[in-house]
Amino acid sequence: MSKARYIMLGGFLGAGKTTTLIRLAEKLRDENNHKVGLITNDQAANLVDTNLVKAGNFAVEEIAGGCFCCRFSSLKDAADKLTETERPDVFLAEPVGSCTDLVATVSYPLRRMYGDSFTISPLSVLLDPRRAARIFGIEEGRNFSEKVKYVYLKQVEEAEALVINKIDSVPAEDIEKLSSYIKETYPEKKLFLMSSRTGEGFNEWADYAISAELGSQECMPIDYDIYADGEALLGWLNATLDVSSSESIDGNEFLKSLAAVFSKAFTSVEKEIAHLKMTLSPEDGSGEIASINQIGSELVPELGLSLLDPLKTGQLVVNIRAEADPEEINSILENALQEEFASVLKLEHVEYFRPGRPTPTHRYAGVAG
Ligand SMILES: Nc1nc2c(ncn2[C@@H]2O[C@H](COP(=O)(O)OP(=O)(O)O)[C@@H](O)[C@H]2O)c(=O)[nH]1
Ligand SMILES: [Mg+2]
Repeated sequence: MSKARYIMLGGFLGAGKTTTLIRLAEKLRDENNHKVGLITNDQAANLVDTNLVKAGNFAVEEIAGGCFCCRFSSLKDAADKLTETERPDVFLAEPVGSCTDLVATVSYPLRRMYGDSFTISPLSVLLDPRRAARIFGIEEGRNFSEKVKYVYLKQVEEAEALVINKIDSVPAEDIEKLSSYIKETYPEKKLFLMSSRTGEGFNEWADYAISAELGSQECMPIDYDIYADGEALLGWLNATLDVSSSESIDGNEFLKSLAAVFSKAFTSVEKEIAHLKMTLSPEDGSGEIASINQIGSELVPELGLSLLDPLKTGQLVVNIRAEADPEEINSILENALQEEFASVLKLEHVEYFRPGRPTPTHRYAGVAG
């Protein structure tokens, strides 16, 4: 039997990993007749990402309760489970957006232990151009604190390929500035420019990701104390809510107004949203879903998938990652529920926390075979 390919796509929260992997899955299925299995990952269950992948009709396994690197065996279990049902020949894995050191803790151990079953692709790391420009100091604007930036820069450092995504979303001269900076600062890395929304430049990266093989460099040095502190500065909240209204409501507008309330609340306490994402699934059995995303507190929330029909009942899933106390994030949610959406939303389940210290199951620090 030929080996399955394992492609892991890194990148900070909101860089476009899920969007890109869904586009890649579609391409592999429709153009190359591949069977694709996706693996999503988060610190808690009920992922917006999983809902999005399911909406695209792809087989998906969710690893919740810790990242790939810290729950390495669950990654293999997820791949085995997908193999039992779908027999994918390509696995697409999305790690947690605040994780780094993935080559040493995931790619190399996978190759070392399961190299007979998988061909491992090099780690590509996606960049949101606006976020990257702020982190690199090319552009002014609200930013993260130094330790969160440390995690971001480590993600960049360990990549074999850097991918500036969302080139449709900023002026061409800003992309030019950013790519010149990257070429100068990281001359040894492959650089791709693309939009996984419009498809511009996508095939160049996709061809690389599905054909290149993981290299064998010395792993980057990393200070786990700073990494742990940086990750812990990001507060996380996952919530599931019942939507119920006596009148029909426009689900798309509803998501927009809810996101606007969150955005205003974070801006007023001067806290940076890393990624706010929500899905709304009507209970009408249509299987449709609406989604909204916000990257950065000051930017405008963007509707991704949208609903054609109004709804009366449904389920709302909210995932917020922001540089703020988890309790503060929760009170922003509670205020929104009490003040503006009390008649429509009922909280079913909420979890809010800081990611714990990363303690990888395996770490191959040297040159790996
Ligand atoms: N304009 C634009 N937006 C994009 C592109 N790729 C992703 N996005 C948007 O960026 C947001 C975050 O994307 P997502 O895939 O959830 O990021 P993840 O957190 O890295 O998985 C969503 O609103 C996407 O629609 C792109 O190429 N162009
Ligand atoms: Mg995602």
